[in-house]
Amino acid sequence: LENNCQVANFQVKQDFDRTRYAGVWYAVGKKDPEGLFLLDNVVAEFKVEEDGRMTATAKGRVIILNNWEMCAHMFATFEDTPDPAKFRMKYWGAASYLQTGNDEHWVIDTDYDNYAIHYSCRLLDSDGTCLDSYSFVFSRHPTGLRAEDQLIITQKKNDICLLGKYRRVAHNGFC
Ligand code: ODT
Repeated sequence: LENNCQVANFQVKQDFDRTRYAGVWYAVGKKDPEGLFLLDNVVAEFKVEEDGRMTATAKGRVIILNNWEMCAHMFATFEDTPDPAKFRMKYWGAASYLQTGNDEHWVIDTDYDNYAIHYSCRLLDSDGTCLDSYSFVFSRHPTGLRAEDQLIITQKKNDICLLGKYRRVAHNGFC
């Protein structure tokens, strides 16, 4: 199905269920945005609050102020949109010198139990393609994706026009 890399045509997870999505996800792949922030050892934990809203915390290795390496602790609240798999993510750090922002947060696909692929376009071009995006591939397993999920993820990377743009995210105990 040709979508010509139009962000508005990217398919997201149908009938996304935030309750099944809750819990810990290990980042195993990442396509970086401009001015990348989270380097590796990235682990996110999603929650559904009592009022039904989705929140998350994340940690990951970052380098700030040129050369200071640390483990960033980050927080996010998610604003719902008419599409259950599309959110606005407001985020900030435990320390004031960490990044803050308000990004799109789309769940492209997940089986809830093993894999997830997320997408965020920060800057839309006038032709409807994305000029600055980032995307995480998540696994429930710190060891990575199962072989049977890798084909699905490759297909989804292609669907969002990011095939070949990801790097592996290492987990070596830094955070
Ligand atoms: O690392 C980058 O270069 C861009 C990512 C910046 C956003 C990090 C904010 C994390 C906030 C807390 C966590 C939530 C979970 C998020 C899951 C995926 C997208 C960040």
